[in-house]
Amino acid sequence: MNHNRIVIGTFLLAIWSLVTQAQTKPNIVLIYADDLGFGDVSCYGATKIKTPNIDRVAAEGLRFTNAHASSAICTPSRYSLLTGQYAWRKKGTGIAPGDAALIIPTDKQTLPGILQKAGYKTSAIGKWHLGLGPQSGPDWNGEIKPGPLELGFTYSFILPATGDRVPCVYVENHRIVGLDSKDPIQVSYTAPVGNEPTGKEHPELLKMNYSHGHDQTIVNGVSRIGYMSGGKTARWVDEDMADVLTGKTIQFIEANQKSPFFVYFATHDIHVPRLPNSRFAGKSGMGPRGDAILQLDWCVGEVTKALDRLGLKNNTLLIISSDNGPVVDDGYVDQAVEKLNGHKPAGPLRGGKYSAFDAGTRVPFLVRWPGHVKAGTSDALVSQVDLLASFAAMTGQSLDSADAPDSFVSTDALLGKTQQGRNYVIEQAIGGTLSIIKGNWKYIEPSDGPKLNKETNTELGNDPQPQLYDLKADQGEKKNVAEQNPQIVSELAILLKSVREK
Ligand code: NG6
Ligand code: CA
Repeated sequence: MNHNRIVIGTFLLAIWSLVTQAQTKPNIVLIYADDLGFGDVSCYGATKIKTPNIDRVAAEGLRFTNAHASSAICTPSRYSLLTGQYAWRKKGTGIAPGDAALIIPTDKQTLPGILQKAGYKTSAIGKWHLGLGPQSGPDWNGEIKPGPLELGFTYSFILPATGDRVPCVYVENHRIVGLDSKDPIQVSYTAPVGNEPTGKEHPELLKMNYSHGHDQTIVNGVSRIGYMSGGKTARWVDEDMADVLTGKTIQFIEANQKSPFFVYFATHDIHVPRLPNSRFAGKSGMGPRGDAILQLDWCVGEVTKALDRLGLKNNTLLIISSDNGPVVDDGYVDQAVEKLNGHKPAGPLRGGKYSAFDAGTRVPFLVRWPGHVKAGTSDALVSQVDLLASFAAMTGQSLDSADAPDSFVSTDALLGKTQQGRNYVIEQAIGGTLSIIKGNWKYIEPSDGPKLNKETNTELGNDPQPQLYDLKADQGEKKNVAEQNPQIVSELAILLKSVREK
């Protein structure tokens, strides 16, 4: 009898430890959209476009209204997300050319590295844009490393940079997919290579014209930033990209459903060039930008369906966010401006991608984990830079003091246990202008940078004078109240300085 009790007790204990393990080590799927604005999806107030799959995640999870990417452009946001360190602390973390060397040091703790240490299988699928290879640059025809695998990802299937930058090929782990060794690939960001036509010289060959930049090698009827030649069998087809990346994501989930897994699914949508699959082309009535939003929503739907089908929904922490705010004309003639039809990509916010105004970094941010995160809305101030320390805490991993210096444990806010978020958040605009939000206040440091990005028609938020906005009374940052509140300006400037000099 006693013996039986002990056996049953041990058995129950084992079950319990499995249960608690499952609770503290949920699978994590981070769907990181590109250039998706605060107002671009219907659960954040868009009325001209419907995003039912993203909305469902919002309805079943927590929708944050005050969540921030670290930067208003891609590379520094991703750098901060994966390292827990503000990108502005490190030189060379601006928009990376497609042949840049890997910009994340391989000897520092990373977000996937921490999860790998906790027993996760980790993958990076989609846009990379953080450089690849040694200082001399990537060896496109050989082994491309260091890269994601050297940073803690178990598996990677990536676009080396962006959809609008060469080389237009997928890299799986250390190799370009489908590369024929008899047709080696060459890449240059300084001078033409080979004799492939460029958009500048042969606009008649383009299926979508460029509006600014993007006039170099033509791939799949679209001219890109940078020159490439060769690698013909390896080139991607833009219209299939969402299918390919979503397919790889689901394959990874299926293959790793038994162990905890982490997927960093960095979609190409809704970045330029916007060439959605024919299933979505023309469907939004807003031109390719709107169609790309529908395609992004489809990607989310496919991933959530896969989680349902595999019985993983309740044991998966699903996060959806964006690397920076919205841009309408980002360099191609794709009717994005003409067909907006009253849609407001930034919702009530001012500025957009590139900007120090809030639309640059305040982005959609959804967290779903049934049974653990109560559905609703949270106004807590949160930052993507905190995901690293928060995931470390959640999975019982410790960080050295030199690791992830800017990442704070925000688990309670992220999981909706409190509406009390970060004490402050720092935002970085293109050109390096920093802003700080604390409570209702937002301070933008003085800057001599341009006020307007003329090409994209974005207000950049630069001003030689200090700017202070009361975000509660003036979410659209229309009225600079710095002169009326010198004390607050000085406090925020000092706080910003102290973080900068930390
Ligand atoms: C800019 C590109 C823009 C986009 C951006 C990076 C030009 C004129 N503009 O330099 O199209 O590629 O870089 O976007 O080339 S991001 O989302 O990856 O930061
Ligand atoms: Ca981006």
